[in-house]
Amino acid sequence: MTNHTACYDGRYTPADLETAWRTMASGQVILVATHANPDADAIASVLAVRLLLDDTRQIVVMATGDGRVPATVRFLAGVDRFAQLSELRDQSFDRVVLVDCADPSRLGPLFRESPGWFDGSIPIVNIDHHVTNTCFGTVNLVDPDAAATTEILSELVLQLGLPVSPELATCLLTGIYGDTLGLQTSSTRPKTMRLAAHLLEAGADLSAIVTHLFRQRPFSTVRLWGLALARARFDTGIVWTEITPEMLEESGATAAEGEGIVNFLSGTEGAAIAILFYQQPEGWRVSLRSTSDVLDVAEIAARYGGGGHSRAAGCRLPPGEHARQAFLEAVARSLPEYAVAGDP
Ligand SMILES: [Mn+2]
Repeated sequence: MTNHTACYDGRYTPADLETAWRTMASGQVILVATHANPDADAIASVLAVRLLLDDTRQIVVMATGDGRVPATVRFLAGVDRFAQLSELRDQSFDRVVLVDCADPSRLGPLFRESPGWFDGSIPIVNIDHHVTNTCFGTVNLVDPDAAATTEILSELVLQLGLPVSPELATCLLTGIYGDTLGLQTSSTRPKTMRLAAHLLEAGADLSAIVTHLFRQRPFSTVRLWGLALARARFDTGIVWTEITPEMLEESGATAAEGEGIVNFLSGTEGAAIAILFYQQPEGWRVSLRSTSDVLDVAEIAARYGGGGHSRAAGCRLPPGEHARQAFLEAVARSLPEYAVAGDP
């Protein structure tokens, strides 16, 4: 059922906000889930939906596609209530809400174990801002111009006049801060800042968000970054490095702790594209960043079965040095005209 046709014209109307909310609120047993390898926006979106629904009247089950919850968002209230994948197996639901998830296959293990929850036989509310979203939902709140999925949720909450507790405001602002790196990315628009201002007024805990997302990190992260940055290479507009199992072992870090490295690399003067290769038994997981609107890395990732946003995307490659070299050469071929423009 998952086709890979993106729905670029899927921008929603005020009536869609109503329909989405009614669909969620009328469920009795609701699965709220997000993609595998979740980021702050993904987790915060799930938590925000749970806070919006009335758990005195509804059963709301929260899940990530691979059962993981990153350490950076453990400060959010309710984060310990995410289900383990093993707990989900025998459940049944009458509503599914997928957030920050371009298509159900992005759920990874959860999708493979329970494809029947995502085939349309249960009403699905699809809330997302990925340009590659396939509009797989019964109701689709998809806006590729939104800086974060919680930006869309913030709009839903404010447009429909739903109450915003400080707890909810903190979740919503966490997603916006996570995906915009603290209102710094080019995806940050005036509307993003207006919504963020509303959330601050509603009591969002900005200092907790900044501390946990950007300032504080375990020492294992510092060591991993040192190892990965020591191996950085830069040639013809492409800056890249890798995270290997040996580096994880030496630093004591998890792969998720390397997540920010590719953003850091993308600040290299003269770089058109930054790439981080995670070496895994099944192959390379590749994280891509473009440094300009001229170069669309979602398009490159899509050629390898991946997806994402024009400035930040990801895909997978088969194992081995040959596959990686072929990928680097293909990337180099897609940016000759850019590489000139990108020279400092
Ligand atoms: Mn997001």
